Amino acid sequence: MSQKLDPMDIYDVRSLLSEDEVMVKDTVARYVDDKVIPLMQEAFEQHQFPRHLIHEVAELGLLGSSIDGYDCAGMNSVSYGLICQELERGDSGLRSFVSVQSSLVMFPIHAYGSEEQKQRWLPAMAKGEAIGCFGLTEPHGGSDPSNMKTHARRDGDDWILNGAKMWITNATIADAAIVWAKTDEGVKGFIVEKDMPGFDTQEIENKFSLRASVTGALFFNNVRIPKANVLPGVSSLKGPLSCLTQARFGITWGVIGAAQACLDEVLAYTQERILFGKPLSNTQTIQIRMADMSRRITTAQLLSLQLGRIKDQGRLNPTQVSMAKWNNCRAALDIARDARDILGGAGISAEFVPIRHMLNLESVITYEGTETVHQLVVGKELTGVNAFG
Ligand code: TGC
Ligand code: FAD
Repeated sequence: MSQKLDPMDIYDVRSLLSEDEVMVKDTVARYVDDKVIPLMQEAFEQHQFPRHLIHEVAELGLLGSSIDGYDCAGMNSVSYGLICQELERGDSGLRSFVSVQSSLVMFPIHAYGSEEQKQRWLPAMAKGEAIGCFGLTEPHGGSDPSNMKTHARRDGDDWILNGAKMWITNATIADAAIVWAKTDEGVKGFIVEKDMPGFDTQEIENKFSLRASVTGALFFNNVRIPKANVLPGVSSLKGPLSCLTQARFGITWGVIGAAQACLDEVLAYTQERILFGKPLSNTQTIQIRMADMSRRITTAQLLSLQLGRIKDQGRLNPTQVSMAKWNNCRAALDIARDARDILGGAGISAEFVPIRHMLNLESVITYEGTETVHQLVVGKELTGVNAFG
């Protein structure tokens, strides 16, 4: 007799996890069910990031979870992925917060920062007492960061920073921004603190996507940055791009959670919805559509798990992350859009999760490299030809 399958885990990926990984997944899943899902619909409607969650995710050790030492949890990459998956099952906004803090702010400080910078920022960021943001994208075009205009010049021991960054998660709530700028010595990372004269931020309002997340712009007008706030370990575009690899890895997992939430919703709804004398779930086309969601979720789960294992073995190639970011975001967005449709008119109501996930995923497929960027990264790997230009 074959056992009944878990509709959210048809290939029993759970059995491929270690005991520690299962514990991380279950702990975060419980937290999301109890504390996150109940408030996300309203947070989305109110266009508010629920800031009290920062303290809660910090308490659970979810900030900078892959870092060893500095009051961080030192978990492996698969655990980080599972954290992202469970958080995004709640809402992409909360996963975004954790991605940015962990992969885009704490990671570069840990990988490229001085010991003083690590001591100063990492424990505070792990506790959620200091919040970070990551400024790479500029108003004139985010896909091509090599064309950045933001620049810094030396002035004695200090640096003078000028320019602007756009579409920055956590912009107006951050205590410190990791800002990437061109210099005569290559692309450098600067830790810009919120009270530094000449540094300003502005929230981007009226978004239709990631409404439960803070997004904004950063402006630098002759900001004087002391040498102590320059990341000493990197002087090229490889610095910010290596941070993106970390965050994109988490996103490949995160979007699985959003897709699972959508499938879960339609599985329940279609059993209750009686049309033409029978439950909607009993019709062939609806079953095919839900089976297709399940197939795509299963594929995404296996892709991300293998990616995590490769990453934990230290042999990750960024192209592998691009393929999974492309595949999994596309799958999740298609699933959310189709789930919205299966709900009919109810699908446009905030009472049901698919439309919120669908709207969020429009950002997720765009940020951290658009779908086209990741397709072209894979194309370059296959052909050896850079087709971006
Ligand atoms: P290219 O010549 O290919 O590379 C320059 C140097 O960087 C290395 N490199 C990477 N290293 C680590 N990870 C990666 N993913 C890397 N990609 C490239 C590369 O080996 C090279 O090293 P070296 O030693 O030879 O100098 O650079 P390119 O200018 O041709 O750019 C290639 C391209 C288009 C793939 C890149 O520019 C790109 O990824 N564009 C997309 C930009 C993007 O994703 N921005 C995201 C901004 S942050 C964000 O969206 C946060 S949202 C977070 C949230 O809220 O969750
Ligand atoms: P563009 O680069 O102008 O691209 C426009 C279109 O052109 C896209 O469809 C793209 O795929 C396509 N395109 C680009 N190049 C090519 C080509 N060679 N061939 C064919 N088509 C091409 N950035 C940060 O630095 N930090 C953050 O914290 C951050 N948070 C974000 C949060 C949200 C909610 C959003 C929406 C964005 C965020 N971003 C952040 C910015 C994000 O990374 C960029 O939006 C993204 O990289 C795309 O850049 P762009 O918006 O300027 O689009």
